[in-house]
Amino acid sequence: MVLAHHQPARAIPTILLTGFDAFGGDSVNPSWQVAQALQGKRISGHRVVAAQLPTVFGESLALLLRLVEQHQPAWVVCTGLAGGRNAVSLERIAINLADARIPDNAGAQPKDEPVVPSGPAAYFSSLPVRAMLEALEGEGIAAEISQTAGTFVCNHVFYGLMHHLAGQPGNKPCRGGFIHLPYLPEQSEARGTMPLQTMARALQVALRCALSEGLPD
Ligand code: PCA
Repeated sequence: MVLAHHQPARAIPTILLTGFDAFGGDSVNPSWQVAQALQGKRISGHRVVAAQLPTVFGESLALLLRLVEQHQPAWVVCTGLAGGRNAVSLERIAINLADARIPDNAGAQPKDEPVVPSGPAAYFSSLPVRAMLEALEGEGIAAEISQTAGTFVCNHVFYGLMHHLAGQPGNKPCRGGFIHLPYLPEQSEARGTMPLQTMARALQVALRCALSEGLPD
């Protein structure tokens, strides 16, 4: 019997979607729950591969870069929790700074350190953040463009990703960036939380929008 594998899995371009494990005393991290909810989904002819990164300086970025090497994704979208923000935050700028207010999950608390010694001060996201914002607003989902992903592990991963992509001009085109998510309703009494289903829908809307813009030439 001949099995009908018309297309090898490799032919389907991949979106690498990451979330983080819980940190800072929380027991869950919505970013990982959302990434898991989208694992294996097809979005505009692309397949989502979800992965969890540890909330640990160094290790998180090393794992992300290994995943990029392994999956050769066309898109890399990293997500994390920004507790207290009340909208899906499309991060515009990654800065070359690690300055932690709390220890990471391995106890490290860098202060005033560069993410990449002698790297440039900042990188812009290569996701179409304005178009994504408009797409989210069009769906009635609370969203914003954010000018800083902070100086903790999320910014560290975001900067490291953009630095990596900037150093790969000859390779297959790949765009990437970072999206911060609010608390789940069960995590906070405060206003401005968002249900998991809404966050998952937000990611799908944002990804569909990005894919319609395409990759750079
Ligand atoms: N949020 C943290 C790190 C992990 C996460 O989900 C941050 O904003 O840096």
